[in-house]
Amino acid sequence: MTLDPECIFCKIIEGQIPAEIIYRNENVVAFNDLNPQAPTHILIIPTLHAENAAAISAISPTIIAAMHRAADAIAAERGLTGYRSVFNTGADAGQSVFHAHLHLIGGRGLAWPPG
Ligand code: DGP
Repeated sequence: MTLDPECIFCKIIEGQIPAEIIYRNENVVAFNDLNPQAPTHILIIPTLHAENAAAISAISPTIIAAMHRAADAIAAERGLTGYRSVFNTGADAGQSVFHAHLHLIGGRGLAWPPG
């Protein structure tokens, strides 16, 4: 499946619902998280619909790599000296939107382990 008409992130890709787009290319779209947990909290999503990172990895390792490259480029552009990249996979891990997305989180000190 390319895009899912019921998926909110697919609607952001299509411009059907608004988002603060930071970056886009043929493989990824990056936009500010609606509920930021840090000064920088950006979601980087593939431009095709897959429910989680494992699924997108199976479809296209190229796209997973593109997501990480976009995260690193955005972090560098913002001068972040460190950042966290997170994929929540499954409801038990806190995934609430079932379109793969990488959380790019930074701009403050980040504790470990996460909650
Ligand atoms: P997760 O819990 O890992 O599935 O993260 C989903 C994130 O998506 C959560 O941090 C809030 C964000 N989010 C949900 N709906 C929207 C939306 O419509 N617009 C934006 N910009 N972010 C959203």
